[in-house]
Amino acid sequence: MALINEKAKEVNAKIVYYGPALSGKTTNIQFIYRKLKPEHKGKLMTLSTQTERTLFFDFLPIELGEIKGLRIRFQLYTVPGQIFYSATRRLVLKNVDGVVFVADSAEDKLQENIDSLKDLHKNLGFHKLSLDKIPHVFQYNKRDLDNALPVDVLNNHLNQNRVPYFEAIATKGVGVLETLTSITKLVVQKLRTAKDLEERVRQMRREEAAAQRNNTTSAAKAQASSNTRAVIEDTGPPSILPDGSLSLPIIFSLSDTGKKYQLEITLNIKELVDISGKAE
Ligand SMILES: Nc1nc2c(ncn2[C@@H]2O[C@H](COP(=O)(O)OP(=O)(O)OP(=O)(O)O)[C@@H](O)[C@H]2O)c(=O)[nH]1
Ligand SMILES: [Mg+2]
Repeated sequence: MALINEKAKEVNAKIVYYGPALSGKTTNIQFIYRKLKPEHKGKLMTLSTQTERTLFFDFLPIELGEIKGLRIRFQLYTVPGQIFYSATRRLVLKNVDGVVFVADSAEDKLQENIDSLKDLHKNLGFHKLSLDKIPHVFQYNKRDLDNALPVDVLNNHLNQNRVPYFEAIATKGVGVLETLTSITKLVVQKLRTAKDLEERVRQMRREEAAAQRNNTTSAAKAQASSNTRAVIEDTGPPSILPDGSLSLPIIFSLSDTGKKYQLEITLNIKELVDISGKAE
């Protein structure tokens, strides 16, 4: 799910390039990185083996467009296609807003494409997401190969919902930006719907409130470490916890700001001495 930063006036949307091993996902991102103007792109991060196979993921933040006064920052990710990196692929799909499925057009790669698409469905399911509800497009890459399958065949096997598809030769940049433009448009269209944006704004406010609570605690800590005095204002009613310890809420204020904080202390009781009958 896209995240909105109201203060910075930006929306963050995540687009994942998925597909079988060596289909050209990293090549797509590298081309986009080379083509975008510096003001539209961040740093390209790649984590690969010595033979340039993606090990974890590639990541490229880009800025394109605006909705409702908010700048949109797209975060492009690729997954590692090799079968044994399934856990990483699942992780990368968390909070995904759009998917580009990069298929290898080579005839002998058809089954790998089909398996990778199944793997995508399964991994989305893990996050309780469904491809039907997520903007997605297909890219039939490596159209320069002699044994490239006809696009109709690829569509019949992979593109059940007949979403937009693009023929590409990623190594030459053919079809790369068209694919990117299409998926970003679809994601923006979805984000534009008021319900989606409202939910995102609400989520952001919840996160901000949580962050503020954290800040308050760390502010209290920071203050306490200086020469500020803490004055105990009140104590709440003590309660005995199931393990026999005593819990005591203490309300204190800081001498310089006057701000009040509540602190819960738990005391382990070794021995209870009955003093009720003792003379003064
Ligand atoms: N002939 C041809 N080769 C391509 C094309 N696109 C990418 N390649 C080559 O395919 C190989 C794999 O490309 P990558 O972009 O690393 O593939 P990937 O999908 O990121 O692979 P993993 O990270 O292992 O999943 C490289 O040698 C690329 O140069 C294309 O359109 N045509
Ligand atoms: Mg790669």
